[in-house]
Amino acid sequence: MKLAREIADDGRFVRQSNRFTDRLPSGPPEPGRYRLYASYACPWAQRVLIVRELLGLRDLLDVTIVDPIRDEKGWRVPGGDPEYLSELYLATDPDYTGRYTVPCVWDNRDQRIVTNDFPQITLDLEMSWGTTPDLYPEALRPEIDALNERLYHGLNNAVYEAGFARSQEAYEEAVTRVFATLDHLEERLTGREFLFDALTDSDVRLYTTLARFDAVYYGHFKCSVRRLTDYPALWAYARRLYAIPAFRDTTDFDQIKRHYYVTQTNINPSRIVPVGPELDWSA
Ligand SMILES: N[C@@H](CCC(=O)N[C@@H](CS)C(=O)NCC(=O)O)C(=O)O
Repeated sequence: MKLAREIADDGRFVRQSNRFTDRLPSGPPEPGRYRLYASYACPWAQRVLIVRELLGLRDLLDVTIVDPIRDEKGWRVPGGDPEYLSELYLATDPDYTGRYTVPCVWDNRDQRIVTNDFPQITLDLEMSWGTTPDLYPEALRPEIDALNERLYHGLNNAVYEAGFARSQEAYEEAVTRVFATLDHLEERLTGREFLFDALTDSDVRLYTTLARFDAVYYGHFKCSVRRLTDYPALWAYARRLYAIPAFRDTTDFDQIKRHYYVTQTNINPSRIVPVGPELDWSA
């Protein structure tokens, strides 16, 4: 099973590095050339879907949403052209042996994957395909980059490190990081609308983890010290973002839950999807 490769000797989950790291063109491309492959279930892919909507890039970046349930052949593409995302990876590099991940951007003209480098994709779109609203203001870039790093190590990826850990120590270390980060963010967001003065790339990155927190990470990944709803400022912030159409319309709680609970059989062998929790995101 592919996941085993990603577990270090001490039981820690180690994410693979991204194989395709070319940059998107600087400047809007001709329509029809680039296609994003994404899943509503995936937090890294949802980031790109949100930014595409916020920046009004529908005409410049086509989208294919893959089936939420992944089988042993990986992500299946509805409509069947190609049948599996893996075909695009192997067309780009026949020797590719990594995981076939979303998000990735396919170049129709050159018939290859340009990038599956999820942290860079949103930044490229923000810097050169659409600049209103300015989600990555030049003056703030060092601060946004630093916060994004902190979010990744303390939360976005740390929930996976907790969930996929194969030793008690590795799990506890990761879960401690998750809640230290949430505690810090609760303080930072008390009395503030966004992480910075206006909506930025960092809010997009934080939101996609918060949207999955109580529904999936709390139970499935054992991040159960506190719920998102136990943090007044963070919960209000998450719902404030959810009220924005680009966030709400790309958030599919049903696909999120089915994907994690049905696909990740190493941690949920019964594949049973919990009925709860009952949460009112529109409140
Ligand atoms: N590209 C990154 C992040 C993207 C990522 O992990 N995407 C997940 C979905 S959330 C995926 O496509 N996984 C496919 C697989 O693990 O086979 C990675 O390789 O870890």
